[in-house]
Amino acid sequence: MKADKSFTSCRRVQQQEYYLITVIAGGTGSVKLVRGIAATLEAQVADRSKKEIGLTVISNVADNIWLHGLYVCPDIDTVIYGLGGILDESKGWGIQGDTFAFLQQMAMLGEPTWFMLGDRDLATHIVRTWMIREGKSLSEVTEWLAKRHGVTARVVPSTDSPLVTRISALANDSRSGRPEPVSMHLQEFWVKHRGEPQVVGIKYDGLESAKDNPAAVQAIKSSRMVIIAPGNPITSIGPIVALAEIRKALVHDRKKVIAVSPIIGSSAISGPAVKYMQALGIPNSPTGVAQYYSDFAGSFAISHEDKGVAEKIRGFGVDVLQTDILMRSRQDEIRLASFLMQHLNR
Ligand code: FO1
Repeated sequence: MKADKSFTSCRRVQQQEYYLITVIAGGTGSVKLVRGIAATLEAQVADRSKKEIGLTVISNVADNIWLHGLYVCPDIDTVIYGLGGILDESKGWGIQGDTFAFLQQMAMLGEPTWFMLGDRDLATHIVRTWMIREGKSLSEVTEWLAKRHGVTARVVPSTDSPLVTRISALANDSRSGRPEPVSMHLQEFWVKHRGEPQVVGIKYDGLESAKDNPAAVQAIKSSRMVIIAPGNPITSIGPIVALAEIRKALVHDRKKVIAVSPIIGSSAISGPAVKYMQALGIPNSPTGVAQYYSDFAGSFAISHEDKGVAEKIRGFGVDVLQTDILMRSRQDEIRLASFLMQHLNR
């Protein structure tokens, strides 16, 4: 009886500080798996105490952009809207059923409208911006926003410091008429220029002075498992794992890190990953991503269709998991999440 009591209290102490799963996530390519893990945890971990934290999502910030005097954080918002059940599923970003009256008015005033901010989405950016102007950190604002959307997972920016992915792409120089490299914000390249110019370089501006979010580092250290979502390895996952303390924590606990391939065959599941990988000389294949992640991911989940490359990936010292990694429905999201979470108790 006595022994039972001490076991219970010890377990309770552990539970209070216990992070179960951390997901490293971008936006559109990551949110489905994040949602699947949240739903699976909700169903499985019935005995959670209030203080135990089931899921921490470390969110990319390097695609954040200042527009119209507002701070827009696409990947953070995609995760919050996804977990909050209001994400526009067809676009993979923004709020479902949103309208664009604000944008029409901006066009009438001659303002740039290449980045489609919806009317409801706009409220997020307005509130975030004035909270930041009042001195709140991005972490504090994100925590508050997640709560307002009824999100129980912790959404943690990878850093509160300025960090921006800049793309160097070829554009015709107005004087020489010859293509010259021009540096632009990721959103300018992807949205304004529709990802068309040839990419010649990619840089995470501010990386040297950026301070990793201690909450993100702590979440990785305390988690039983870290999942790298199938986001863009260069512009979504890359700017997170490039942060020194986050990378150190992942490398240290590499065995508990499982990455999901964002590539099947030679094609990205979504978005421009292939274009960026080619620009950096990384093979656009699951093998290329596995090698790129091999110092911090102990396991790599690939599609059944790619079973032919499993042996090559094992050659990098990475375990290979094979399953259906495409998520076309909520059931698929939960199926993939459950498959990965089976490895919690290895
Ligand atoms: N992507 C687009 O392709 N076009 C847009 O006009 C656009 C607007 C937008 C507004 C808010 C938001 O949170 C995301 C938005 N995105 C848009 C998505 C975004 O550009 C990228 O897909 C992510 O940054 C990459 O993760």
